[in-house]
Amino acid sequence: MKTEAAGLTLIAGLLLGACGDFAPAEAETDEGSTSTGDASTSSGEASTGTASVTTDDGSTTSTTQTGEDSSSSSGTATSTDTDTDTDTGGPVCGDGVVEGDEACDDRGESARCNVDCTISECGDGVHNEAAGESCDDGAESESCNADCTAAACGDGQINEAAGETCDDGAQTQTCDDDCTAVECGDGVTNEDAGETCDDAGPSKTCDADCSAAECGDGTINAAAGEECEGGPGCTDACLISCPAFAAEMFDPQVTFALGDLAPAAVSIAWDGTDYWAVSGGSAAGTRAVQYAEDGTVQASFEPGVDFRSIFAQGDGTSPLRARAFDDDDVLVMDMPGVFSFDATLAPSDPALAQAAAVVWDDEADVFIALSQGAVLQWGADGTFVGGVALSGYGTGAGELDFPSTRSLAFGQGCYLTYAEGVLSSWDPQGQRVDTTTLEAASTFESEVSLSFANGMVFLADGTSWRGFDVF
Ligand SMILES: [Ca+2]
Ligand SMILES: [Ca+2]
Ligand SMILES: [Ca+2]
Ligand SMILES: [Ca+2]
Repeated sequence: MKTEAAGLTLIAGLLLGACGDFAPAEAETDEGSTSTGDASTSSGEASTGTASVTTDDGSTTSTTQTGEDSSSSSGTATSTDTDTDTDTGGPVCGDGVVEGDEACDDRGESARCNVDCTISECGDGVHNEAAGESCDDGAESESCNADCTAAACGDGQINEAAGETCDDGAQTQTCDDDCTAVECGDGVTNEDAGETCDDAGPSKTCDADCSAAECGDGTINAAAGEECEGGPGCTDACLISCPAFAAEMFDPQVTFALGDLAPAAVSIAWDGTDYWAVSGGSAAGTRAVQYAEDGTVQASFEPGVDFRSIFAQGDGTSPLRARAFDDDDVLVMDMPGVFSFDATLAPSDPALAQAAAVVWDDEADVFIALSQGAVLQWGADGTFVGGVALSGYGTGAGELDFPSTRSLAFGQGCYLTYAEGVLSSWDPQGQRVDTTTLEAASTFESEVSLSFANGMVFLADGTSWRGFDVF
């Protein structure tokens, strides 16, 4: 309607102008308002004239002149185009007219046309929101996917530039929720991949294989405080109760003469300062000897006891205790070389053998003695507690022969037995933990004198004490 009105006005103006001076002011005003302007008077007039002719005559002559003019059919638009073209002398992107090297021109960004008048395409480096692009960096970038969506872990698009090695939209069996490949030890827990935890290595709660740290699962996790996983010497809490020996064979680290200790030497103990050794076979003569740590004899005693053992309630403590031949009583050394009653060991099953060495288990706080392949236990007051069968005792050479059968020591959480040159260690459950050979120490006196003192296994060889640092 506006167009028609404008056209009519123009026609009227022209007619009026042509016919005379009926209303010249109006005509001039019209021309000015249609922005033809003075500069383009001639062309404006021409086109205006043409437009009016076209409008009047119909389509016959419309193609002859500027088609755009008639198609846009606005006198105003026509004159504006002409005007601008005249000013710059080249195509203008954004004017809605496809000219020059413009592939399109939709007067700004459209779904098919970029703001720079190129055809919109994802990957052309021109961000076109009208075309649904969130971004367009020309190719995959850290912030933009190849399909012109914003890069995000979890969008299902693998964006390597953003550091993604996978993106399944969520955690899957092969992809972590941080868009990295599944790996045990990467610090990202992926339950779909069977990881219970992942602390990037063993931790207090997680094993190196990404399963929960647990005592009994077969994996020793030191970070979780586990020392072992089952087997001899390992407690139910995965702690070592009795360690393996440090070597398969030992020479003595310490040797010193028995002194005037009457035969046969049966036991030696350490009170924290000195060694004390006793002998058996008779109650008469020198039955107890005190040695300095270097083995020098400090004193000799005739306590009138036929000893079978001397021991401390914990290596390096005092007072020392002792057991005599065929006696159910435990003796205590009140003064150097003087022994008195301490406790009576209640009857046991199997019975305490006459010659058995009684010693102290300072882990379990019990008196112990070996009898028929079992370790008998009594409380400190002599109450019989029970027995622990040594599993497989007797399979070692000479283990069933006296005096191996009477000798028992306790050290480093282990029961210790000795036969034919071989020392065996047993854990609190009675499992044999380890064996080792003690050099040149398989005589009767060695087997009868097995002891643990000052952190070492001791054996007498008839003339000397031999100390072996086996742990
Ligand atoms: Ca684009
Ligand atoms: Ca992604
Ligand atoms: Ca992981
Ligand atoms: Ca474990």
